[in-house]
Amino acid sequence: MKITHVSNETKPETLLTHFNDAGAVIVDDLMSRSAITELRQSIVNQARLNKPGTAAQDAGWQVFHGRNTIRFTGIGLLTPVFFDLLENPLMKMLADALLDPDCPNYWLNTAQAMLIGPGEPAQLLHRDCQNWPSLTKLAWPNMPEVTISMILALDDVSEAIGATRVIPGSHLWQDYRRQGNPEDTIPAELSAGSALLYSGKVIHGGGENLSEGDWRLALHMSFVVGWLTPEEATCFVYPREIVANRSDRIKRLLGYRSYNPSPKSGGRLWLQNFDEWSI
Ligand SMILES: O=C(O)CCC(=O)C(=O)O
Ligand SMILES: [Fe+2]
Repeated sequence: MKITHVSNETKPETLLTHFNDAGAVIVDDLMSRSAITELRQSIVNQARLNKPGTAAQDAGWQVFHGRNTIRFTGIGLLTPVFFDLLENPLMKMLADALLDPDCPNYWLNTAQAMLIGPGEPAQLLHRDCQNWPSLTKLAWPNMPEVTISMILALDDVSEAIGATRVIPGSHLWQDYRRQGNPEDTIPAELSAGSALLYSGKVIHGGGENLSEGDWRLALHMSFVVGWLTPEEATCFVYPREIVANRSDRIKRLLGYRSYNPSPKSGGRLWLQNFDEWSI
């Protein structure tokens, strides 16, 4: 099984069909050249101030994040292009269709630079839905899609410098404990500005960077349903002043809206003194 490429003008049905079949799809030229140049420059400038290796203290997370990989969040504090990415129509279409379509109140889960350095081994294969292990254990194999992710290439990303490895079709495996083998993976090679969009249920991991001096420059962005806790507390990263004049969608994604399950019944979440947020 392979990962299909579609253009940035693809029809929603086509995008969804490929995404559902393989658990992943590649959108060529998801971002314009000028936007990608700006994003790349802002991220590279910030990366120069960071040391490789994660800020996480835990040894397991240090391995998972990579000892020669630079990761950081707060991309919207570096460039406004980040807010355009939040509004990307294809990612919106997928998220609206898959993340609780009856009431698409989803959050930004995390958005982070993922710069894989030379010599970094392949990341442990995993499913992003394992961020919520209790739910995965309870609900697999009939688990709804709770998170979807994007890896956006800031430069051309080849297999040799650590393209994300994916096992297409693994989102449909009967047993979530089956983790797959590196030999079953294929690399999602991307040209600058193109993006891999993938299911929270599909097995994947950052690839090994076999080069001697080239960095794999990419940005990860993921969304999660509004009734789960996101990976990053984004409303503390993006203060009120930065969010106040943005669209309703951006306010919601960044945690400045409450979760309202209507038209289903049930309680509202993330309230302020029993009422929904409004800024
Ligand atoms: O860096 C990559 O290509 C993927 C990273 C990833 O899947 C993760 O950290 O969850
Ligand atoms: Fe992942």
